[in-house]
Amino acid sequence: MAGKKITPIDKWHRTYCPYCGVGCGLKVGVHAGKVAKVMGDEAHPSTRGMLCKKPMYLPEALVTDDRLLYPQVRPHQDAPFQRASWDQAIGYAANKFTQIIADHGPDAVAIYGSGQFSTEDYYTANKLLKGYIGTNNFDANSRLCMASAVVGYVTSLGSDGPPPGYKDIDVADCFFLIGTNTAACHPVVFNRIKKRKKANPDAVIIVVDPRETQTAKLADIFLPIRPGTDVPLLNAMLNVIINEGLIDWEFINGHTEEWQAAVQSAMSWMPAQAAEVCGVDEYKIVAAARAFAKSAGTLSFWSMGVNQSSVGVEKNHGIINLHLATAQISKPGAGPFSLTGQPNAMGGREAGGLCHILPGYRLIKNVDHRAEIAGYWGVPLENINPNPGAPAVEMFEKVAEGEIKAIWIACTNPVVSMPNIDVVEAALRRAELVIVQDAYHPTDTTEFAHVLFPAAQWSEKEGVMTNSERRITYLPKMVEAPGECLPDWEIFTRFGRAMGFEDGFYFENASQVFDEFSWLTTNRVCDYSGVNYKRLQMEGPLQWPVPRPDHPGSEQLYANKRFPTASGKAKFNATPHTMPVEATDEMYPLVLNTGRLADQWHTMTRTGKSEQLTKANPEPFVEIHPDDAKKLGIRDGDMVKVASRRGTAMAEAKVTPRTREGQVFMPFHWGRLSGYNKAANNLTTDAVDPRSKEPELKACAVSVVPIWASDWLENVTERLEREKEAEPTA
Ligand SMILES: Nc1nc2c(c(=O)[nH]1)N[C@H]1C(S)=C(S)[C@@H](COP(=O)(O)OP(=O)(O)OC[C@H]3O[C@@H](n4cnc5c(=O)[nH]c(N)nc54)[C@H](O)[C@@H]3O)O[C@H]1N2
Ligand SMILES: Nc1nc2c(c(=O)[nH]1)N[C@H]1C(S)=C(S)[C@@H](COP(=O)(O)OP(=O)(O)OC[C@H]3O[C@@H](n4cnc5c(=O)[nH]c(N)nc54)[C@H](O)[C@@H]3O)O[C@H]1N2
Ligand code: SF4
Ligand SMILES: [Mo]
Repeated sequence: MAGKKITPIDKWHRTYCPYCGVGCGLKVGVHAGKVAKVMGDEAHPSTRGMLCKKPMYLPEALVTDDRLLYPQVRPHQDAPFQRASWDQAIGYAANKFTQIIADHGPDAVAIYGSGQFSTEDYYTANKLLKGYIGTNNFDANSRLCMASAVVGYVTSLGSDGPPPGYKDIDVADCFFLIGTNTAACHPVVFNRIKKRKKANPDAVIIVVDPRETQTAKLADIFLPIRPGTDVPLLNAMLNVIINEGLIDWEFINGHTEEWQAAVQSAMSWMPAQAAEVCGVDEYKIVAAARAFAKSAGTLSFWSMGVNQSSVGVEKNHGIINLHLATAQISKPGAGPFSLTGQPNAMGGREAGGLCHILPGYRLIKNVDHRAEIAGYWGVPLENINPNPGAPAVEMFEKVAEGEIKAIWIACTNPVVSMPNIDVVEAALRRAELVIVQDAYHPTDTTEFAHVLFPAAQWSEKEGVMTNSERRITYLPKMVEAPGECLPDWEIFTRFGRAMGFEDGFYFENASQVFDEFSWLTTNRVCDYSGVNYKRLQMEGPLQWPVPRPDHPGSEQLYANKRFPTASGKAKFNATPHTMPVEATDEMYPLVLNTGRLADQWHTMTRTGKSEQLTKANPEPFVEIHPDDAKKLGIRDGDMVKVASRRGTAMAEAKVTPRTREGQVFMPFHWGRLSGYNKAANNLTTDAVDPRSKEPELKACAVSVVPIWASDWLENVTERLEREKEAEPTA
């Protein structure tokens, strides 16, 4: 028999996947001090042994030649890095921070963090900035991801936090998947939906996505709407539901308020009119509305096609309005379930990891909340700035304008992932101090650092993360970190001490950080107070709220139909429609949609190292509809130049009807380091939703030209210019 190599394993550990927000439980085998094998963990209550491909290739991504192993410092961005000790590097950076704060005030410094932080990493970074330094300039890449859902939940249900859990999938009869390519991005949730459909073939699956994705293939009703037209669609669905008497009066009267706001928005969108604007069949809108309202349990799932929009909050409101109007909430198999992107985007929200919030879903703007946190932390109330800090896009703009002078980037790679990369690069060039804390070097972002802090990553540090269904999992340290890498929370802690805040940064281990955090969630919606490391290690993962040490955790939020608003009732919101998409014109006639590939994770610092994961799509591509391709003289496989009002990119054309006429699609995984023109975010707009400040990464106006034609056009333009210059002036 052809011998398949069997990896010897010294020890197995139970842990959690460091990739998407499904949050699968993993079993990890360690051999000779290295992670050798990754499997699904049948004992994990969220996923029972299921997993997808990506984490299986973690072993080869963890031990590489480009691991950042030691702290390094350089005086300016063109100088070579010098290796430094931790004390030297932290001392240098903390002195700079202190100096900048003395000269320009605390708002001149900022931290940009990540949904891939552990809860302890998030908590310490927030405490440092918001409690001790006195600025709320802590924001995270979750701003590019979950911010619109956070606002949507708070303004309709009274608090952040998805009410349902995965168990609801097994009893739901209608799935409303809007703006989510679940098959590629949350594959284990998708498989569970597929299983439910198999068990109950009458279950209706509705998919709303301008692109015919892998997810759309499972749909009974597929609504390939024009980009950005979700709000008319959602309003028209409510219109049908009202006109056909499918609303639930008892629920509306007993448990909600401001119904008229939703009615007004819905009544201005007849299905025929929405069909016209969305570019889909009217009968399908009607069918979707009926299925949504009539099923015994409807679960909505959504992600970036909804959130990453300049009307992202309206879209969230539109979805939640439908649930409230039909009482598809507060019962098994029903509810509005926003899928979190990153493994701990949930925990980050609970730890206060955005510039307008504090731990335990508290708000910066609420003086009682500030006072509670200041009290817990033992700092004067005045320490906590009453104004929210700068959200991601604004943060980099402020750095570019010189208002923020020091920026510390940890566990995220913004020079690839932020919209309109030019602004980010200009910002980092202008900053007096750029600290980058990553597991790898070089990355697109470490290229701009003055100070490099080497981070221990998944498997090399312990901590806690919370998945999309509010389930809290303990991640053990399984192997020693290479070189001098430290856990992120420990770097923030040491930095706090170096700035003179020894009292607040007494932490000797991650467990102490977690205990401090969980204590101050007492009596909050996201109550973790019955959880500690020991309990998670003994009993396994738990779903918050867990208000007591003997509390078993909670499958559904608001099961008693009481919502955490002043009146105890959920709120309808008006959903006026404005066309979000940057206007197309003769120069830029197509709409660019960006997103993900099933086998790659974001900026590819880990998945990009695996041959297995990279072989399907080794290079970036642009999907374009056959009719558009024909008009533009583009054949399948041609190299094309994509240009927007901000920049250009180049990629291979994939001619396919999966992307509709008038639109093109590009994955955003590649950065300039892998080739200047490979970056989709050379093109994207930094327009944001006015309430959530989440950027519109899903739509901007572009042109697409074959490279031969673009060269030819440039040559012609150049020749005409030369001829003009040569013309004798009168
Ligand atoms: N394989 C893989 N999985 C991942 C990740 C990864 O990098 N790779 N990242 C994780 C993270 S952080 C996140 S946030 C999630 C993201 O998960 P998803 O949101 O599922 O992924 P995206 O590809 O960004 O976009 C989802 C869909 O939105 C559609 N869309 C675009 N514009 C519109 C619109 O106007 N309306 C509607 N209704 N839909 C629209 C796109 O066509 C796309 O199919 O994935 C997580 N999982
Ligand atoms: N055009 C376009 N752009 C997008 C999106 C889109 O759909 N379209 N989606 C947006 C969304 S939703 C997201 S979430 C972002 C994601 O974008 P990023 O957060 O920039 O992407 P990652 O590659 O996940 O970056 C994580 C970084 O942290 C490092 N790292 C890994 N583990 C650790 C650790 O334990 N500690 C530290 N300190 N570092 C570590 C990795 O090496 C990597 O450099 O992209 C956004 N950008
Ligand atoms: S579905 Fe998400 S959490 Fe589960 S194994 Fe795949 S990437 Fe990891
Ligand atoms: Mo995300």
